[in-house]
Amino acid sequence: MMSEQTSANEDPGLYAAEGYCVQRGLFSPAELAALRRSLERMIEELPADRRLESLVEPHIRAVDWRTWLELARDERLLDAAGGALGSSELLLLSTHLLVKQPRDGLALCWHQDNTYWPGVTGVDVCTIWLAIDDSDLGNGCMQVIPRTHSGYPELEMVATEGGDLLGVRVEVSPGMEADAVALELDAGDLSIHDSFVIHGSEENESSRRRAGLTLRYANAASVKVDLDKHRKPVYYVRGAGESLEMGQRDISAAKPLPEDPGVHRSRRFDSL
Ligand SMILES: O=C(O)CCC(=O)C(=O)O
Repeated sequence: MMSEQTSANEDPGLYAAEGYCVQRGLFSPAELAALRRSLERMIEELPADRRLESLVEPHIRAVDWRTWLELARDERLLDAAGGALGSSELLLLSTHLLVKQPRDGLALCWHQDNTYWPGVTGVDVCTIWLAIDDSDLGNGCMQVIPRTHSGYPELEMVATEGGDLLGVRVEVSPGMEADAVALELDAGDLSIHDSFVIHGSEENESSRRRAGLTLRYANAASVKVDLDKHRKPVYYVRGAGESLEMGQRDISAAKPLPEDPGVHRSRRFDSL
């Protein structure tokens, strides 16, 4: 994976054309410290040899799932996702803490996200990647190949040589790879990317941890989710309810969070 060091797009108005956008300085050091404490408590509970790149659905599975669910409906994140999708109604589909430990974090080969969500139909889905730690080329930050979402191509996946997180990748020509942009973020910055844009990241060869939280949001008006196939709660996080569907959990407009976190609470990270 290579990256010409073109600076990353920070203009939300170019999100649709470029397929991604960076926003800086949204969360304060105190907020980040609280998130890191929650993450570190999670890690302490896990077996020492458990890999940390797949801490999936902390808003459902973490002991303090409320922290992560509240974060997922933070107005700053909803503004970023709603702006990118051009949507006043948003669904939260999933979250994932992706922690690359120093000198150990795995690479994620070039991929598109849309192929990873059974039961989700529609193209208006984006991912917010919130930097919990500083993230740069040295510790394996995310890289995107701009504009590769154009026309929503569903690219074929092939097996990798192994040693990476996903085990599959899409074919990328040297010309495409030369266009890659590194999304170097300070803790508290975020990037947003389209569900079809090609992206990935290298191993963490540095002595610094690289933790990020992904949050997948969909336009509730145009994306349909089959709950049986999705197999976890879908949260309606913003809107006046026009597109709210049966079975979705409405936590928009500061409504109380549910008493229980959802079907997977009993399956803690260590069982995955
Ligand atoms: O965290 C990374 O390195 C990659 C994340 C990713 O692939 C995603 O958010 O879809």
